[in-house]
Amino acid sequence: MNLSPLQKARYAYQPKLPAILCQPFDTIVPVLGAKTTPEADADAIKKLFPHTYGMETVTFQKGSNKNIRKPLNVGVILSGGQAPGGHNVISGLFDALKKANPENKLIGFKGGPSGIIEDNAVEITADFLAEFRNTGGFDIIGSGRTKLETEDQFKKAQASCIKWGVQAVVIIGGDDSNTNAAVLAEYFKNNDSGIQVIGCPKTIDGDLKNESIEVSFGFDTATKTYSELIGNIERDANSAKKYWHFIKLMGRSASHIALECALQTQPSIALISEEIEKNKTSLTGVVEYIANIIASRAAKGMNFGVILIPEGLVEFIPEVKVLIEEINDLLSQKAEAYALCTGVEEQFAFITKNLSAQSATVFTILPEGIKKQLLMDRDPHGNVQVSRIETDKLLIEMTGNKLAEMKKEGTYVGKFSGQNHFFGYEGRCAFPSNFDADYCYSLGFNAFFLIASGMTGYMSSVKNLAAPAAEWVAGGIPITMMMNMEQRNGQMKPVIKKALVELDGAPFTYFAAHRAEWAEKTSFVFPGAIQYYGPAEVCDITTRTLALEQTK
Ligand code: FBP
Repeated sequence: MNLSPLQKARYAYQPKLPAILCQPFDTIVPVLGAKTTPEADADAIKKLFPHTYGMETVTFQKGSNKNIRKPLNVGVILSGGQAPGGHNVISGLFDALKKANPENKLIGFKGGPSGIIEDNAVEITADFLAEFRNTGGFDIIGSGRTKLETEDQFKKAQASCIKWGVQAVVIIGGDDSNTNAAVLAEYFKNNDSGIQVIGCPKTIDGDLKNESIEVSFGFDTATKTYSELIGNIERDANSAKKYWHFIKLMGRSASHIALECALQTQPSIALISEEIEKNKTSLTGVVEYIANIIASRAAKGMNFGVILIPEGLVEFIPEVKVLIEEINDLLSQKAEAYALCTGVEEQFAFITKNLSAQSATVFTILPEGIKKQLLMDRDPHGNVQVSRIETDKLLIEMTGNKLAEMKKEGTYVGKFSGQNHFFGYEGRCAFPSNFDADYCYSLGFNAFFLIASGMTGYMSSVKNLAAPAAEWVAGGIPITMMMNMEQRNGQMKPVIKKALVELDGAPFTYFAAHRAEWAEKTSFVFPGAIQYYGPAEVCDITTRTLALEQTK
C-alpha cells in the first residue's frame, strides 16, 4: 500500500475509550436494566423472535468478572454502505479480544454477509490490521448488501462459524444489516448452536438512532466532509455571484445529513423531507418555495445561492411517494410481465397502464431521465436506490421553468443559472474524525464485553456522546426493541424502524428559527476541512445535531 503522510501519522493515533472500559478486564461486569419492548407491533415481533424478544438493556460497571479471560474466537462482518470508522470498530474488537486472552482470534468474513454464507474468510492478525487503524474505508475485508433471510443461508452461516471455531459474530451495519443480525441471533438461539450475534450501529445516514444509540458511526465524519465541500461552494458562489448551486446530499430516506450540513454551513435554502411530508407539499409547491426565495434574493441583486436537497426527497412528496410505492409493488408482483417489455417506451407504457390514475398522471409529467431512474433495480432489501435519482437536476429544470413564468408575469427580475452537485460517496471513506475514531473503537471494544458476557441479539451501545470520551456510557440494547413490521417487496417483514428527523426536536427547531434569515441575507459559514491535530475546540467538536440534542 502506498501511504500518505496523514495515513502514516494516523497509525500512531490512540483512540479514546469510556473510563469503564479502561479498567482491568476482570473488574468490568454487565448490569441488567429494564426489560424492553418494541414501540410498535410487539405481538408480531414477539412471535417471530421468541428467544431474543424482551431482553434487558445492559450497562457495564465495576465489579468482579471471573469469566472474561475464557478463550474466544469471534467473526466480524462489514455490511452495507461504507462509513468512516469501520476499521476502528474492528481494531477495538481485536484489541479487546487480545487483551483478554492473547489466544483469542478474530476472523473477518469477506465481502459482507455473503462471506459468512460462502465461507470466504481471513484471520485478522495484528500485522494485517496495522495498515487499517484510524483510516477510512471498509477495504480490510470488504462489504456487501446480501440479505440474510433464508434457512439455507443460516445453515451455511452456522457451518462457517463451526469450521472457524467462531462462538460469536459481530455484524457492523445499518438498520437492514442489524435486522439481519437479530434474525441470525434468533436462528442460532433456536438451534442451540451457542453462537452469539452482536450488532454495531453504522451508517452515514444517521437514521439508526434512539435513546441508547445516540448516533450511528460515520455520520460525524461524512457530514463534516460534505460541510467542508458545501462551505467551499458557498465561498465560490459568494465570490462569483452568478450561480445557484443545487446540492443533493446522501442519506437515503432521512434528512439528518441535509439538516446537519445546513446547521454547519447556513445555506440559502435547505429542504427537509420530513417537513415536506408533514405539510403535504406537492412537487409544484416545493418548486414554488425555491423560486420565491430566488426571486426575493434577485430583487436585492443576489442572483446566487446554495440549496441543500436530501437524497430521499422525492419519496416524501406525497404524490411521488404514492407513485414509488405503486411502482415497488408492481415491479415485485408483476416482475415476469415487466421483464418481457422490450425498450424504454414499452416499459413506460406497461407501468403507466398498471398504475392508479393519479400516479399515472404524475409519472407522465416527470422528465424521461427521472422516469428511468424510478424504474431502476431495487437493492436487496427492496429499497428504491434514491442515490441514483437526480433530484438536483429535476429541481433545476422545474425551477428554471417556474422562474421563466414568473418573469413573464413580472414577479421575477434576475438571472438564473443552476449548477448541480451530488455529495455522497465523497464522504463515506474519509479518514474518521477524532470523534468517529474514538466512538468506533469504543463500539468494537464494547462489543467484546457483550460477547464475553454471553449476550446475543444485542447492539453495542456507547452513549453520553456530547461529553468527553472518558464520560461515555458503555453497554448494549436488545435489537428487537428497535423493530417494527413494515411492508417489503409486497410482504410484512420485521425491520428496525428508521429514525427520521423529528420536527419538534432541537436540531430542526433551531434550523426553522434561522432559515428565513439565511435565505434573506447571505449568512454562509465555511467550516473548512476536518482537523485531526490541534486545539480540542477545532478537532473534537461533535456534530451540531448531537450538541443541540444533548443541550440540557
Ligand atoms: P447504509 O444504509 O448501508 O449505511 O448505506 C448508506 C448509503 O450511503 C445511502 O446514503 C445511500 O443511499 C446508499 O448507501 C447508496 O448505496 P450504494 O453504496 O449501494 O450505492
